[in-house]
Amino acid sequence: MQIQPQKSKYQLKVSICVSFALFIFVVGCASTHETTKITRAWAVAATTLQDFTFPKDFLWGAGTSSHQVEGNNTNNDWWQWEQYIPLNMRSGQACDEWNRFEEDFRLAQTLGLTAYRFSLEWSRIEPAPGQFDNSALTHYREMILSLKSKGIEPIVTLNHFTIPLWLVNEGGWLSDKSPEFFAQYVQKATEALGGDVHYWITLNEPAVYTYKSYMIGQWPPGEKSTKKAFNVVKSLARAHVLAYGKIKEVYAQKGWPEPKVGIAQQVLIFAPCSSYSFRDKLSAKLRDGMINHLFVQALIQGKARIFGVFSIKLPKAGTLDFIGLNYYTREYVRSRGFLLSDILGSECVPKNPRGKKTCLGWEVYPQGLYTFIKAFSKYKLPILISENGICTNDDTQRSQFIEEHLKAVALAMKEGAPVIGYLYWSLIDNYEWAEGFAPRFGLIEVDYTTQDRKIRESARKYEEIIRSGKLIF
Ligand code: GCO
Repeated sequence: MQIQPQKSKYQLKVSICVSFALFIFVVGCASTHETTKITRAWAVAATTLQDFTFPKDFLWGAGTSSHQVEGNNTNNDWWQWEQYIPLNMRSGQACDEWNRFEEDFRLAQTLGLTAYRFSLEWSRIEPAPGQFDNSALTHYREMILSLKSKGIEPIVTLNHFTIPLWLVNEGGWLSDKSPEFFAQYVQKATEALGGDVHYWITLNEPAVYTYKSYMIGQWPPGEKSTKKAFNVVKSLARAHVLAYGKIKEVYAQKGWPEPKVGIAQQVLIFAPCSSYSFRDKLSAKLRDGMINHLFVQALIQGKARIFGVFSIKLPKAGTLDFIGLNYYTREYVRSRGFLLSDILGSECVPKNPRGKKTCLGWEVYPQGLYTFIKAFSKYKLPILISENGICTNDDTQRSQFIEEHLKAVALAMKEGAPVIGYLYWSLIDNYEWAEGFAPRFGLIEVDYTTQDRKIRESARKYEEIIRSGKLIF
C-alpha cells in the first residue's frame, strides 16, 4: 500500500487560494462571454425577427391577484397588517373586482387576450380551518366559466402571498402543518373548479415572499430572521409538492384531462457593480443561483443544498410541468468579503449607464428576459412568462416596454426556447402591496373613486401584436 505524502499546511493554503482564484476567474470569464453573446443577439434582433411569427396557440394574457384587485379581503394576514399602516395605503375595496369581473373580462376579450391569470383567495374559500365556503367556490367557478365563454384560458394561482387569519394563528408557513393545510385547501379548490382549469400555479414568488415577510420584515408577519426564512422556504417547497400530488390525484379520479401545474418564480438579473471585479461577478453569480434557481431546482430534483447553510429533501422530485417566470428588472451587487453573507454582497449603484427607470425606480432592461428564458431552457420544461410589466404614468413608456420585452421573448423562441405564453402584469391598475395604489401597472386604467375603467393606448399596441402575431420594427 502506498502512503500519500501529507501536504504541509502551507501547501494546503496555497492550493485552496489557487483553486478559489481559478474559480473566480472562470466565473468572471463565463459571465463576460454571456454578456457579449446577448449584446450581439440584441443588436441584430430586428433582422433576425423579420420573419418571426408567434405560434397560433401562444397564450397572450395579463394577470392580477386576489388581494390586489378583489377588495374587502378582510379575513387574511394582509388586511390585518394594513390596520397598522396609513389609511390611504390600505387595500379597502381595491378595484372591486369581486363584483366587476364580468366587465373586466369583457375588456380583456376586446383586447384579444387569450389567457388570464388570477388567484384564488384562500381566506374566502376556507374562512375557518377545515370549513369551506361553497358560495366563494361558486363565485370563482362563475369567473372561470365567464373567461372560457370569451375564449380566454384561465390560469389559476392558488396562493399569491396572502394567507387566512386562522393559519396566522397556527404560525403561518412556520407551522409544520402548513403544507398539509395548503394541500387540503388545494384539494377542495381542485374538486370544485378543476374540470375547467388546465393551468395551475401553486405559489407565487416563494423567494420574494420569504425575503419580504421573513427577512426584511416589510410584509406580514414582519419577521427578520434568516433561520425562520429558511424554514418557510422548506414549508413552501413541501406545500407545492403536496399540492401538485393532490391536483393530479383529483384529475385522475374525475377522469379529467391531465392539467399542467407550475409555480411563478421571480427572476432578477444580478449584475456586478464593477465589470472588472471578479469578486463582484462571483456575488452576482451566487445570488442568481440562490434567489433565481434554487427553488425551481429543488422541485425538479426533489432536493437542494447550500453547503453548511441549508438543505432540503422533498417527498417527490419532478413536480413541475412548466416554469412560470416573473421578470421585471436588473439589480447591481458588490461583494463585501469572503463569508457567505459577504460574498452574496449588497446592492450598489454602478458607474456605467443604466436603462430608463420605472415609477418604482426599477431599471428597464429587456435583455434580461432573453437571458432568463435562455437560462431556464436548460430545465427542458415549457416556460410561461407569468408576469412582466411596468408601473409608469407615461403610457408610451409602457408600449415600448411591452414591445421590447416581447422582442426578448421572440428572440429566445427563434433560438428554440419553449415559451408557451406571455402574461403582462397587470390587466388593471391595482393595489401594489406596501406601495399602495400609486404605482400604475395596468393595461386598463382604474379610477379608484368611481371604479371606472379606461383602456390605455399601450393596451391597444399590445392588441395589435396579439392580433398579428408579429412584432413591428
Ligand atoms: C410581486 C407580485 C405582484 C406585483 C408585481 C409588481 O412580485 O409582488 O407577483 O403581486 O404586483 O410583481 O410588483
